[in-house]
Amino acid sequence: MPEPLSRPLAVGGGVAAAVAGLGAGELVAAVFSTAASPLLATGSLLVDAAPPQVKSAVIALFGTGDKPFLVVLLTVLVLLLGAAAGLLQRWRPPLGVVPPGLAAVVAAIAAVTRTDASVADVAPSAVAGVIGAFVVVQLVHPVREPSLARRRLVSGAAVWAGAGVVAGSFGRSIGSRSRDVSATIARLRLPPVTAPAPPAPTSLGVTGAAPLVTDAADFYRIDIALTVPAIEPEGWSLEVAGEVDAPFRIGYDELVAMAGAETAATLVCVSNPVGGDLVGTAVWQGAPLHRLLERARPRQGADMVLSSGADGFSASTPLALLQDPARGALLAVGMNGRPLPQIHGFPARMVVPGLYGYVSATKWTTRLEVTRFDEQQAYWTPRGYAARAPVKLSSRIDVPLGGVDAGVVTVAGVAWAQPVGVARVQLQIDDGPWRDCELSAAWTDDTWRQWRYRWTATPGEHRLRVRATDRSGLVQTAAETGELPDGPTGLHTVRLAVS
Ligand SMILES: Nc1nc2c(c(=O)[nH]1)N[C@H]1C(S)=C(S)[C@@H](COP(=O)(O)O)O[C@H]1N2
Ligand SMILES: [Mo]
Repeated sequence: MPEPLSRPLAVGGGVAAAVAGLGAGELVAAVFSTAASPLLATGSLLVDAAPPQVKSAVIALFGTGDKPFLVVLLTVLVLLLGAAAGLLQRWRPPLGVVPPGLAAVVAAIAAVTRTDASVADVAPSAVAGVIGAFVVVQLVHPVREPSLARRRLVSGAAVWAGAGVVAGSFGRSIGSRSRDVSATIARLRLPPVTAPAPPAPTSLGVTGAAPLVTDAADFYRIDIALTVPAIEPEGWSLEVAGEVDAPFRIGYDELVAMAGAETAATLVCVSNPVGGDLVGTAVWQGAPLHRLLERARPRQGADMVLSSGADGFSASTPLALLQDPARGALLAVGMNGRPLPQIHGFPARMVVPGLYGYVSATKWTTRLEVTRFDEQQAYWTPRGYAARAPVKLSSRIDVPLGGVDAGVVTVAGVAWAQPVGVARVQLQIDDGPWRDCELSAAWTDDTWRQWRYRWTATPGEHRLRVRATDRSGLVQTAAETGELPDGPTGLHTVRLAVS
């Protein structure tokens, strides 16, 4: 009489089947279409479906490493499904095919509902599901000779799992090479700037405090793209359309020929908590957006531009603001004198001083649609964020953050109030008066200013708070609000032990 396989062996067989299926799926995706990878497509679906609170919590926990975290989480989930498949198959064959089948259907739906997906994008998920189901049926079945069966299953599982790991890693490595356009970026040259930004002023130069210009390598990264779009300039174009009299398409070379303008601006994420580091300043080079819009000739009644990125993101930006030459909004192709890095939006991204990134700073831009706020919504709007979101006046303490010795201590940081400009920064120690800080010379009203205060620290516990005042006289509020719906408020507060 054949008897059922032991439970641990069934679990082992199921997990091996999951690894084999996953690996096969990644390999097929690498050959055909990397965004159709069952893992990445499902991950993107989760990112799109996640409530904003979850998204912020994950960003807060893992910073910009939130993407690897998601991939690891999904992999673990697939292995658990494999274990379940093994047990189901042991209990009532062929029920073990159900978990791989269901997972494949979910992944296939995720893959074909991506932007720019084709029907062929179901292939990687289908292959993954078929292999997973096949292997679980192969490995998990009743046995006559338990000890022999055990050896057979262990070696069978090892072969399938090994093949899965090899296929998956190979797939991932060719996939990541095809997703990398850094060689192209390294070859490109930007045109000379015809309307330069004013030169940066002298930095206060406090060690540990943010520099006036953030290196591209240190610049924060936030986006919904699980796979960074890899766009070769020859294949790229931007469509300007919607409620316009003269819709047009522009290619990379033509855009670069218009990219003589520079805007020095501080970019902030709406998810940046008070005191957080999802903020940076760069000198952006690009084509003035008012020029591009002029050419399209927007119609009466339009009040919004919906910009879309190749990752499925979109942003709603007030049209009037983009048409105002004084605002300095750009379709940028350069960052700090170099072509845009891939993760910051190569080949072209929007930069609009004074607005949070999610309503203005579309990376990998493919389309500008002139429309109306009462007709269209951007990516984050139905997810709980405001359709319009000017940056809130804020300031941050960069140093010191840990304990210090008594004596003269330099307290320093940055403050921003784009597009109005920072007029004043004050520091409060414990419950003392607000004291004026020294500021770096004003650069542009769209860039942060460094501040510095020499504090004679006395031993004990102290509380430091910073606040900024903008050029209109607005004082940064102490009232604390969360990031939803349009950005947090409050004062950055640091507690210090002085010895
Ligand atoms: N295509 C695309 N553009 C995007 C996003 C995105 O998810 N996809 N996120 C926006 C958000 S929320 C912010 S804060 C900025 C961040 O730009 P950075 O990653 O270059 O710092 O990009 C914006 N542009
Ligand atoms: Mo953001």
